[in-house]
Amino acid sequence: MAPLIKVLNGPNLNLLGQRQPELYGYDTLEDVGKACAEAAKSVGLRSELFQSNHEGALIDMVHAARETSVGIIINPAALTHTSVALLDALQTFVGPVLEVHISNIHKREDFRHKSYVSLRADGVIAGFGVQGYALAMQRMSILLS
Ligand code: CA2
Repeated sequence: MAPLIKVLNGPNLNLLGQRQPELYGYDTLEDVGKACAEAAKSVGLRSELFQSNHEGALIDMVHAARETSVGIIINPAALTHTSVALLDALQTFVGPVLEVHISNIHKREDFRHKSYVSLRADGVIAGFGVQGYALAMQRMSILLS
């Protein structure tokens, strides 16, 4: 079986495509999952999408990924800017971690300019819309080769 990439998504991203399309576009999280699966397949990987509105659930999933996955793509959503606990969990993961933001966080409020997750991430994509996930998958294959 192809090596697994966990695609983790933080709070409120379950609403993707249903609210604030001017910021996050019209694609749903299900669309993101399909795009990731296609992008993963094209580079000999497979992906599993996970979303939670709960910090602890995301941390548990990072811990699980230590046993099951060769890489993590994560859009931590608002936890990006607040969660030392999620950063600490990601620090325990051996393998590439890529951070994705649908919007350009640097063009938005000051509090969104700081990312705790970036202290661990091997790369960051922001402002490419949901296309950022597929781009991250391509980069993941290079980092794993
Ligand atoms: O741009 C991104 O991907 C963000 O991670 C999205 C987070 C935000 O807190 C970050 O600063 C940047 C917000 C996710 C909320 O997702 C929604 C999607 C549709 C409707 C409402 C919220």
